[in-house]
Amino acid sequence: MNEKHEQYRFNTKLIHSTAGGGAYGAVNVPIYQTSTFAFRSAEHGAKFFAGEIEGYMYTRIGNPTVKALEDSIAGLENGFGGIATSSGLGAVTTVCMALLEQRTHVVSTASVYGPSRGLLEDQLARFGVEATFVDTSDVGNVEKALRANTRMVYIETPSNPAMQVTDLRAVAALAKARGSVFVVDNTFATPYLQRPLDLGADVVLHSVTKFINGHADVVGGMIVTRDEALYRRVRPLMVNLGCCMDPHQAFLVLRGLKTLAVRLDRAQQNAMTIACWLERHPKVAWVHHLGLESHPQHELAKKQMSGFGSVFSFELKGGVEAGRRLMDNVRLATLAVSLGGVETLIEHPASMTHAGMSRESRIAAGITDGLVRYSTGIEDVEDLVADLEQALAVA
Ligand code: LCS
Repeated sequence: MNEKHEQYRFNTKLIHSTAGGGAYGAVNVPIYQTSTFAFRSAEHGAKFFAGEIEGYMYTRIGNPTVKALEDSIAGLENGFGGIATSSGLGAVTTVCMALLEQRTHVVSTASVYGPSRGLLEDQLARFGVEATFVDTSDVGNVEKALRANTRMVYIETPSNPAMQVTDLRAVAALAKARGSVFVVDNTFATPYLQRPLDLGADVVLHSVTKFINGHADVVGGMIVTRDEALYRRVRPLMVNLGCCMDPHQAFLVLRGLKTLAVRLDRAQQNAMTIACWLERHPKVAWVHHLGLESHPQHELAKKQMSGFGSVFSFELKGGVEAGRRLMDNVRLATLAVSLGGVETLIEHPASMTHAGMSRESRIAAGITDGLVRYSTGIEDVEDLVADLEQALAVA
């Protein structure tokens, strides 16, 4: 599906796989803002619906602007094909509903994004799917959790917001030996820093709301499958769940995607500087940043990823109260959920993104009450450090 840009390096792929190439020499992909597509004749229409010819019939099923984004991201992930969704959670739901059934079991990362866990633990449990959440940064825990009916291993690495890293090659071997499909949420790393399909995953998914779009103005998701068989199993679920991406949404993501690597290079450089500074600060208890030698999976991150990303978490010695004062006093970092945009965001997972988890599961997942998440933007790092310094002074 995506052989056109295969020979190029990553940045060249980013620019040229998102380019126009259509009518009038348009340099960018046009927005086909249409719900439906006219057939040339009744017979022509019937052939589409019989699957005898390919093309566009109705935007929930497929749309040229959306397809351009699907092909681009599938190419960046070295996968067979992409399936765009209305949100990242739409991608998680589509994959789980397509690949799981009654009396099947999933093994997943304990510190997975809160609502992804909620979907498996609450909603899908009603349909007879069982899920076990373990610290997957220890592969032995994955092995122990596998059962005869385990049909999926669902890993988020690095995980949100504990920043735990899972060994994708090792888990791929375990999943394969059991005949389980191996799904990876690659939102935090993006295909720029980590390509799970190359390491043995079967399906990769994204909240493109984050780094891929990168400008905090779109909610969207993407699924990429390793092969055609999985693509044909998953795509109909997106169509029938109705969680399709809108063409205008796809256009904005295509536009944001072009600068993924330059944005991430800058943001992760800023993040590293800030994390090193925070780790030495007397008011800071700990910092979880993949690039710090103190991070328990620092070596694995170096091996499996080509950069450490721009999100990290930390806790102040003064715990929850000090963390709250810090978040209330930063001036440059915006107190908001989401991450991966050009602007720096700060938030409190225990009371915000992961508030839906029980305290017990949250603590077991490494998301302590006082944990603060920081998504570094591309501002000048000196200003970001000064902002934290003045906020820490009153924390
Ligand atoms: N996967 C990960 C790793 C995420 O961080 C999120 C959203 C999702 C999936 C779901 O994507 P969405 O439907 O929001 O596009 N994470 C969020 C966060 O940490 N703060 O706000 C949203």
